[in-house]
Amino acid sequence: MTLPIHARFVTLEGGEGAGKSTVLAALRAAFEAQGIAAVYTREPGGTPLAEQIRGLMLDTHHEPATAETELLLAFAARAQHVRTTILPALERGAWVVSDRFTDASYAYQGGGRGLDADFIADLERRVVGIRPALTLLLDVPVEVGLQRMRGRGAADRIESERNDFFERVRQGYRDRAEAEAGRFEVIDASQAADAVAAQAVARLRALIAQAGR
Ligand code: Z5A
Repeated sequence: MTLPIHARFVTLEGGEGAGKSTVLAALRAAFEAQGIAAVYTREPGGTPLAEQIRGLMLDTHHEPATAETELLLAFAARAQHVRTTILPALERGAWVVSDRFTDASYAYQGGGRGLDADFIADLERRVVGIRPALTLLLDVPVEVGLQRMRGRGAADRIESERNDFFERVRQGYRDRAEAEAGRFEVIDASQAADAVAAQAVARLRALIAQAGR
């Protein structure tokens, strides 16, 4: 499926404890060092309504969402996020960096929960309609990522899943990266944090050089 690619749209993906927050800070510093305006956002979330939907998705206190509900909540949040945050920013010439985007639905609800990838692709086409120019995938063995997350406080509903769920999520991401090798930069996130960040920033700089500031 070919969807329009936005040259200034970058996404960050990875499993539990991959180190997205750390890399995000390095990307922000790289943009700021070049004086480039960028919007930093996240999924699920990125708008007040989408943040409320995030709360529903990750809530551990009420009735658990079914896989289909989880998927549709992710896309409901994304529909709002794309139209009210991402597209307006891109249209005014800003760069956009999103901590997770549609690939997360393929990995978590497709790979992890076993939902049909064609169904997800249909939602992507109808509800989202855009893809990033660059997706940085922080790939880390499940056990290493989970070890990093231990001791970080109460787990949300998805964080409370079992290891085999996270193995399927990881594989889901790797399959996406293999199928769209031109868009993905897969980074070995078991390296030291500064090495991971340096690789991410180098790839971002190459994209900036290609897309123009
Ligand atoms: N979700 C979904 O199911 N479907 C969808 O469509 C979407 C999302 C969009 C929330 O995402 C949940 O939503 C997520 C997927 C689901 N499920 N879960 N679980 P999130 O991105 O907000 O939550 P998260 O995945 O739990 O991200 P996080 O907590 O922000 O983790 P992180 O950013 O990857 O990790 P970090 O905070 O940067 O690092 C974790 C720790 O590791 C921290 O102590 C660091 O200091 C340490 N760290 C980081 N890098 C390193 C290295 N390289 N070495 C050693 N230690 C490190």
